[in-house]
Amino acid sequence: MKGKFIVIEGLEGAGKSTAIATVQAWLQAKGLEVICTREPGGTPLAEQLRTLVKQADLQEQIAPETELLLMYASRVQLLRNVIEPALAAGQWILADRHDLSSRAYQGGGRQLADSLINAIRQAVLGQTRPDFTLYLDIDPALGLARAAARGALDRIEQEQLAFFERTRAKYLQIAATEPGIAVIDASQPLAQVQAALVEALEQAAL
Ligand code: T5A
Repeated sequence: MKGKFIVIEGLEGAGKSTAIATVQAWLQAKGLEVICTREPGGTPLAEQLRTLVKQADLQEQIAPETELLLMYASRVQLLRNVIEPALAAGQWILADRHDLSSRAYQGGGRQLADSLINAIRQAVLGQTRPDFTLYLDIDPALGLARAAARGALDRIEQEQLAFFERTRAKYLQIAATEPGIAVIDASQPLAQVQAALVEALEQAAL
């Protein structure tokens, strides 16, 4: 039997790392074998691309289209080498970000055309799609304050607030119009966020 593909999404500081631990514990309590991934990253080459796109002191501007292609280059490596074989072997994938991040950050934040992003998605992603996505929704100012409290900001985290507001708006627009995406209020205290995650998973009847 094929495994299932669960994705955690959200702006910086939304609490994705914390949510991964909650969801992983929920899945393991059901006796499921879970593989955790992150994007960009998750294979040796994809991790190098991650370092590149997050690097704050690059000597040149990264064009929005280049950024988009680097995200998809990383994603395809992870899909072909980790996600697809694991799902085929019946393992479950718990992903820290996936395709929705590109649609929100590069489509919303960078304002690249949906037609460009959809053409790339169609060309390179193949048939694999998440079975369920948990989107942790947070006011960008609060999320960035949490991220800043943790340490130095990377290249994308140094963007203006308006960039993250556009990214959030895109996340919310997609979550409101496409099936399989639960919106979790990530501004709540941690215990309430964790309870909301578990409730959404139970309701999803995976
Ligand atoms: N990107 C990525 C794109 O532009 N396009 C793409 O296609 C993809 C895949 C990746 C960057 O790349 C961009 C998006 C990103 O800018 P990343 O490290 O994966 O970078 O993502 P970040 O969002 O930067 O990861 P963070 O670690 O900042 O966010 P998390 O994981 O959401 O936050 P977390 O769990 O570490 O929590 C942050 C802090 O808040 C506290 C935690 O204890 C922690 O200190 N916290 C709470 N505090 C109070 N109440 C709660 N409910 C809390 N939950 C967490």
